[in-house]
Amino acid sequence: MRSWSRPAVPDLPGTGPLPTLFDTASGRPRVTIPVDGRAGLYVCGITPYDATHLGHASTYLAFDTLVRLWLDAGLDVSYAQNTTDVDDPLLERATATGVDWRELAASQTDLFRSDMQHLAVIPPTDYVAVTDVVTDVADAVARLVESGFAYPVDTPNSAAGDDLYFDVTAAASSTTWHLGSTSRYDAPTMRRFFAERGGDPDRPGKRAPLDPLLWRSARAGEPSWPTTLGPGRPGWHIECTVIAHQHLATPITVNGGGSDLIFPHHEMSAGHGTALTGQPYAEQYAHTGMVAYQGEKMSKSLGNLVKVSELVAEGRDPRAIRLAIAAHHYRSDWEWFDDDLRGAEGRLATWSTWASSVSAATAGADAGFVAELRLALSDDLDTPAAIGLVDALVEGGRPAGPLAVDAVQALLGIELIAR
Ligand code: 5CA
Ligand code: ZN
Repeated sequence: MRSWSRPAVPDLPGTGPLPTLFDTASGRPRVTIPVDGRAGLYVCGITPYDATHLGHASTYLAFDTLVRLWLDAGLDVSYAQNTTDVDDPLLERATATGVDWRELAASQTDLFRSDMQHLAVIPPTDYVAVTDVVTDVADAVARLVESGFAYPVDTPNSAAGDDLYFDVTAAASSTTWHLGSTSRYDAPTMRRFFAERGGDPDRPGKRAPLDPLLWRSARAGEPSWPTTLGPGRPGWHIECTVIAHQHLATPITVNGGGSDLIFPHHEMSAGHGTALTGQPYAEQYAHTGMVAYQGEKMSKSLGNLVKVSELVAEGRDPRAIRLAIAAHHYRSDWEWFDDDLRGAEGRLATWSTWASSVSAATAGADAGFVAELRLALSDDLDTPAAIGLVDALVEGGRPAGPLAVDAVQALLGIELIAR
């Protein structure tokens, strides 16, 4: 599927250090050294039933910083992202608003592309719609059935056969994966999140309450596709596993998303992946904190959204939006206040005035500044520290040249001088 245009990323002299990144599965920061200089990133994409809000933006900006650091470290980066363009919440919203679900998904995916472009996010190398891989998902589920990792659950309200579920107990007894290997959550926490985040612990006929859905057989009035399993559509976790396997080497270097995806989504995607390949799913799991607004997690289902597209339509500078988000560490949960943008606009104006006054003639301390910026960001993507370094350079009257301006653009994604 089409993604969006790549922003200009200036080449900096030399290479930066490989970043450390906090790994959810081991509970500590780690440097992953990719084999042969190739890094593979999978980040869960949007469910396109409403526009990109600042929570989404914050998550994709965090992984954009990782991509920028990997590129600066000289790695060959492959980046895959999905869009969940068929799923229960999308279908429910389409029905509630009287819009065709395909149109809703297409229009909101378009808006997402333009938001990402405004924010200067480097596009994924492969941007994949779930509706384009349904037969591949069905084939993967068929393999899981054959190898004893999937089983049918009686589905009387479908004329198209039974739904299929993943057997977490079978996977845990014959692979390296087990419940908790990604999330490290205890049993009550898993149970709670499973029920809150799309799972169905009480469905009769399942072998274990936390077995997740792999395949939903066709229901009257719901979209379905003809496949080897009969007509139906994918469960949620397997879609990401299949797309990641299609576009990235196994194990993926980093599997990422917001912290609301740790369980069950990433735990189960990893379980499916390990059951399919016999190998660990990812080297490392990275999760971003949740952005709140008006005291609660910003979420499409609650409706407490600040949308990137609306801010841009009001004439706010997308670079200031990026800077306002980058002032928070990606792993912390934080709340957006409307004043945040005014503060970031002030900072952007100061930085821009400085950048336009910087000339080759005053170049001097650039190399040291670039090294400091690289070092700050390579410490678990510490964008607040990096912003502090730019502030100090701008305010300190230290000699600086075009290289410092390039470094801000290459590593922080903020273009200070129009080229
Ligand atoms: N399509 C699935 C993933 S396969 C999905 O979770 N879509 S989403 O539209 O709900 O979220 C897209 C991404 O934004 C996910 O990585 C999610 O973790 C992240 N996200 C959602 N809400 C917030 C928030 N308030 N703060 C930070 N990140 C968020
Ligand atoms: Zn996903």
